[in-house]
Amino acid sequence: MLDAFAKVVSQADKKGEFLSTAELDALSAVVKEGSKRLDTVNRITSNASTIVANAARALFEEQPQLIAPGGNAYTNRRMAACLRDMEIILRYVTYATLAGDASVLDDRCLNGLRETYQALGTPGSSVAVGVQKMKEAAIAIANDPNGITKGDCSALMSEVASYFDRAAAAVA
Ligand code: PEB
Repeated sequence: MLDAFAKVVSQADKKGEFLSTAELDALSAVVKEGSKRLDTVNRITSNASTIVANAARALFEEQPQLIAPGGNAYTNRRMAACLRDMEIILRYVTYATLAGDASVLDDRCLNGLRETYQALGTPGSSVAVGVQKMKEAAIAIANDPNGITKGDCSALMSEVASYFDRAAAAVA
């Protein structure tokens, strides 16, 4: 589990080299833009249950077979497991966003997840659709210009989007 700083250090150390100017510049930007990152994590975290519930609703509207008798989210037990899974994935996306690095998401959440869903008979492609819906909702909330200092958050938003895409690709 690495963050943006530990990642660069570990890569440089593997080569036995000092940090390059480009690496230092990139990390300098991470520091300079740090408040945007913390605000993003804070906004997604404090809206997590709304993001999960709305994404799940939209998923079931698009794929009603999931909640029909015999479906993968039919019965309260499976519905609860499904909402819980989406919440776990969202939580790891917030960790990766804070760290500025995907390794915590990869190591603690996505590693083996596809195989888990295959073994359970849970359609990974449907989970991926749910994750994409969380992405849209999370970015809309994080990127809302109201009630916050205004600035360019486009790079950070594409970084956040990349963590959701990574999760979706890992299970699809
Ligand atoms: C992954 N999900 C489920 C299980 C596990 C995970 C390990 C089996 C054990 C259990 O039921 O609790 N756990 C989860 C995760 C981590 C972890 C991400 C990461 C650290 O530890 N059903 C649907 C939707 C989808 C869904 C497509 C979007 O119809 C999910 C939600 N996951 C789902 C369901 C189950 C499950 C388990 C329904 C229960 C499966 C079953 O018992 O049939």
